[in-house]
Amino acid sequence: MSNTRFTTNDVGIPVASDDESLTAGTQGPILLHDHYLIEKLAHFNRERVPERVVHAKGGGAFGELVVTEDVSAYTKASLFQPGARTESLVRFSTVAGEQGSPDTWRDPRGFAIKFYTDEGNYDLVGNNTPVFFIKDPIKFPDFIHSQKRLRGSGLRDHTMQWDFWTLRPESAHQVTWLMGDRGIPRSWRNMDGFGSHTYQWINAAGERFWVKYHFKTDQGIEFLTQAEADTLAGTDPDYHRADLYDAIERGEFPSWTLHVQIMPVAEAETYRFNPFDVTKVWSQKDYPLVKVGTWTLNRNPRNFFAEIEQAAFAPSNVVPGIGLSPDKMLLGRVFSYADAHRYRIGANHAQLPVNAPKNTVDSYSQDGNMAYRFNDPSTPVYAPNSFGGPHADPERAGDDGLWTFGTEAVRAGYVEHREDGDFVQAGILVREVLDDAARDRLANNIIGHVLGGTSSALYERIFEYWRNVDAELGKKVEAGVLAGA
Ligand code: HDE
Repeated sequence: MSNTRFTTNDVGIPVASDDESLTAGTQGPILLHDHYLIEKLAHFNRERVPERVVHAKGGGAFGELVVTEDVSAYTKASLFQPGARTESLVRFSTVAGEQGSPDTWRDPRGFAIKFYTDEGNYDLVGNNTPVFFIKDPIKFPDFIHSQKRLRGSGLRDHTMQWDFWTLRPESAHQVTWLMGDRGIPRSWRNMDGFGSHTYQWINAAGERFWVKYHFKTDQGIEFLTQAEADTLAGTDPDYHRADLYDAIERGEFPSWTLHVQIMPVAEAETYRFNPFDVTKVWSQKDYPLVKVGTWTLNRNPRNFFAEIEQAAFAPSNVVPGIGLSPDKMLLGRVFSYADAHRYRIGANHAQLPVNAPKNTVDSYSQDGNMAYRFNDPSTPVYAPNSFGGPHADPERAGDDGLWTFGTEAVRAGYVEHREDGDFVQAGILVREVLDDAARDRLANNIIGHVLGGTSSALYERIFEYWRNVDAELGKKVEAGVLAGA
C-alpha cells in the first residue's frame, strides 16, 4: 500500500530521513547543522510539563449536562436553566500519588468538572467525598507533605500520615470516609461527586442561597476491597483510567444525577453545624436533595496530553448566578489554582482549546508566552477608553464574592455552632450510615493501614482518635492493632 504522507519538521519542511543522522562520513561525528535531529532531541527534552503537585494521576472525558428540572427560583446561571444543555469536561484523579502511580491506592478521588457555559467557563473542582481533611488553607501544604514522601528517603510513610491526622482531629470525618469503602471506588463510574464546599446561588431577583452540589452515580456505588485493590495496583495500575476510556469507547456512557442542597441565607447563622466548614456536611434531613438534571460522559479525549494533562480547573471560574462563600478553604483555592496553572502551563493557559471558553473572550490581557488569541488591532489596549473597547457591566457580572463580612481581621477558627465538634459527624457516619459489614471493613482497613509501618509511639493517640469517633470502633482498632503489632 502506498503511503502519501511525508514527514516534515515542525515548520512544515520535508525532512531527508526518519532514521539516519547527518555525520561526517560513516564513522565521523554528528554534524551540528542537522537541525532536524536537533529539533527532535530538543523537543523531546521539553515534552513534560510539571505534574500537578497533588492529583497528578488521573484521566478524563467530555460530556454534557442536561437540566431536566426547574431550579430557576434559586439561580439565574444560564447552565442551570430548564432544558439547558452544556458541554463539559471532567478529570478524575487520585490525590497523593505521582503521575505513574496506581489508580487503586486508597485515597480520595478528584472529581473536577469544567462546564463550557455561554457566559464563560464554570469549574466545579470537587472530590468523591463531601468533606475534607482540614478547614484552613494555611494547613494545606503541611497536610499534603504528610501524605506524600519523606524528605530523606523519598518514601511514603504512615507515621507522618497518622501523626498529622491525629494532631488535627478535624480530619476525623474525612479519614472515616477514606478508610471506609469510598476510599477505593471500583471505578470512577461507580463513585459520587461532590462540590464539597458551600457555594452561593443567586436568582434573577438578586436573592442569594447557600448550596452544596451532589453528583449521584447512576451506575451505583461500588468499591474494591483492600486485597483486590492491592492486586490491581501491581497488575493493572491504570485500571480506572482504562475502565472509563473503554466504557466510553464501547458506547456505554456513564451518567450522574445532579442534585443540590439549598439553604436560605438567613438559616446559616443558626444551623446546628457551621455550614461553611468543609469538614462538615449538611444533614439531608434538614436540607433534602433537590434534583437538577443529568450529566453524561460521552466522548473520550483524542489527545491525553493536550486535553487532560493540560486541562486547567480553577475554583475561581464562577459564572453569573453562582458565587463563593465564607469557606476559608474555598477562598484559599480561589487564589491557588490559577496560580498553579500559570506556573505549570503558562500565563496563557486559558487560550488552549481545552481551557478556552466557547463564548467570546473580550479581555485586556495581552502578550506573554505563547500568546495566540488577540483582539482586533483597533481595540484599545487600556480601560477606560473612548474608542469602543469593552467595559465592565456590573449587571452582567456574577457578584461572586458578596456576602456580609465582619470588619475585624482575626486569626481564629470557625465559630462553633451548637452541634459542631471534630468527631461528631464522623461518629454519625459510623453509627447511622454504615451497616455492620461496612463498619467491620472500616475497622480492618484502619488496622491494616496503621500496621503498614506506623510508629508504635503513635498507637495510643490513634486509638484515642477512633474512640472519639466511636467507642466501639476505637476498641476494635485497638484490639486489632495490638494483636497484629
Ligand atoms: Fe486542590 N489543588 N487544593 N482540593 N484539587 C489542586 O491544582 C489546593 C482541595 C482538587 O483534575 C492543584 O492544578 C489548595 C479541596 C482536585 O486538574 C493545586 C487547597 C478539594 C484537583 C490545589 C486544596 C480539592 C486539585 C494541583 C486547600 C475538593 C485536581 C495542581 C485550600 C473540594 C484538578 C492544580 C484536576 C488540584 C490546591 C484543597 C480538589 C495545587 C491550596 C478541598 C479535584 O492548585
